Amino acid sequence: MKEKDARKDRIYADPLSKVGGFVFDESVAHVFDDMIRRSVPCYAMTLSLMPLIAQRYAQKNSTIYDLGCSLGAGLAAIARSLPKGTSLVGVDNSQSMLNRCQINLQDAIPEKKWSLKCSDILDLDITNASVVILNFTLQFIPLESRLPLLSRIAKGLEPGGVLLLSEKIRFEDENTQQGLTDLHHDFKKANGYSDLEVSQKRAAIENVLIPESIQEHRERLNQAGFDHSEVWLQCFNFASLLAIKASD
Ligand code: GEK
Repeated sequence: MKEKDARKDRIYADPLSKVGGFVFDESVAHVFDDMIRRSVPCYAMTLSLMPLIAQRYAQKNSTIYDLGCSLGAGLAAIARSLPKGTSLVGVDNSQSMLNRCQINLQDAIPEKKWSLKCSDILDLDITNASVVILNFTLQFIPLESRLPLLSRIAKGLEPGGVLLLSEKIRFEDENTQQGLTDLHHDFKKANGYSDLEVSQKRAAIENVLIPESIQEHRERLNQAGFDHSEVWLQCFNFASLLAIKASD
């Protein structure tokens, strides 16, 4: 089998007698790049625009965190737009993801100072940060742990530092929610997923990925200690927000 075919996501292609809850195991890590690109409408654009934001907000000699870094795409995307003396830290609790992330970053940014940590991001110390990335990760964190996590991020950021938060979102209005969910499924089918794959994946993530509205995110960011937050990208039911801790 060609390398590209071997890395194609077919996890839900065959009917399963029981669809278990989604986990970031070896089989997912193996096809993850293909899975996320064919499933998240704005994924590539998010990565391509993040360097511009990082360039503006990253501070000399600070630490840049990517929480839930998966295969390292976020760190690889922004690394070259960072000022001197920055160190990059990727954190994920899936060792399968980090094994591949290690290889990817060795290839992509050999000249940079980076390290990886296998840890629950809820247990992580965040200090001297100027940019923190949560790219489609907060959605997997239990609801009650989201505010404590964001508060620790806000505390660990230097004045003027930012959080880049991307999430699947939901809409209060039922028709809007249904319409944008349908469009998201159309996007997945246009990228080659079958109806069966879409419905089995949906069942797998139902109690694992909990989306919230943009308003809920913005209110929580404010409560956590961020001074401003703004949506900078939205595609169907996915959005990226920039949350800023004001300079002193
Ligand atoms: C990207 N940011 O390519 N602690 C640490 N890691 C976690 C936790 C946790 N509590 N919960 C989930 N993860 C990436 C994409 S994927 C998004 C991020 C998706 C990790 C999990 O192992 C996985 O690697 C990542 O968060 C979420 O830009 O699959 O939709």
